[in-house]
Amino acid sequence: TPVGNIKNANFPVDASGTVYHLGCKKEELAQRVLTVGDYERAEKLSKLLDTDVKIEIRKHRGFVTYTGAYKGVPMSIVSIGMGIPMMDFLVREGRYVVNGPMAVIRYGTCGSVTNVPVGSLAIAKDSVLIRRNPDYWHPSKPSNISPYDISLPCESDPELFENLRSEFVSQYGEERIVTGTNASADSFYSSQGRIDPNFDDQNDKLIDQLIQTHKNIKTLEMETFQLYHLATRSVAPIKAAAATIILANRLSNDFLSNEEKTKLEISGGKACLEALYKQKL
Ligand code: R1P
Ligand code: URA
Repeated sequence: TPVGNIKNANFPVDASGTVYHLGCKKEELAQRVLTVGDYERAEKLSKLLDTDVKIEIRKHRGFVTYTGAYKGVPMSIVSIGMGIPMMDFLVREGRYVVNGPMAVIRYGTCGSVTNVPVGSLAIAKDSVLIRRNPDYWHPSKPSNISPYDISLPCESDPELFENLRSEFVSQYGEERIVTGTNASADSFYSSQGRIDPNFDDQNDKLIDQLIQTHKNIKTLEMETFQLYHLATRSVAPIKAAAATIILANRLSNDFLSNEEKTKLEISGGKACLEALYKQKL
């Protein structure tokens, strides 16, 4: 492990300045970060970084970080695994080890709740958070409680969003790109409206409710909300935007093939790196 003994429990850093979970110290993460869920996606995308620049690889607690340059501009690619806490670690500990303004793009996969084919690409203008409320199942629950809470939206950075959208449009054409509201859920299953007969989830109306109450809702995944929320609450500037491959259509139940997914991971990842490269900080 790259992390040594920790002195301060409030924000754990070792004597070399290495943060506890991400396993990077100052200068090991670039101001421009492309983050993905899957470490294999990160590895494929790291091949797009300049070969003549040394690439730092850090592996710790499930995080894999490649730091090098893209067309001469310092760039990191970080895979974080899945879910809100992992995005929280990346943004907070990443912010700690980087000096100056940051730009962070997430490139992931998602489910769609609109009538577009799998293999379309989505850019999240804003994102809401869907949380399962365990109090709903408590014997003394209040009568008006819902099993799932849906938050108000958090916005992407308008400039980085537009940059990312235009890179995707030039890569794939306007007709394959969807923009709108994303929902990040605290489960792939219950709070994304998947029906699981092994559990009491009370979620059979959740997708319909989401479509009724959020007219511009397009996608469901598990991290974008936390990125947008923390980026807009960061003291030092963080520009954030997110793009996703539509892997699952939740209305038709179609699922994208692995071959198509791999192609889109690389071509879309390149579009993300271009957007980060062109983004002024
Ligand atoms: C679930 O299968 C995972 O896929 C999506 C979700 O947000 C969740 O992390 O994103 P990634 O493909 O980036 O992991
Ligand atoms: N990732 C998710 O979180 N949900 C999906 O339906 C597909 C990918």
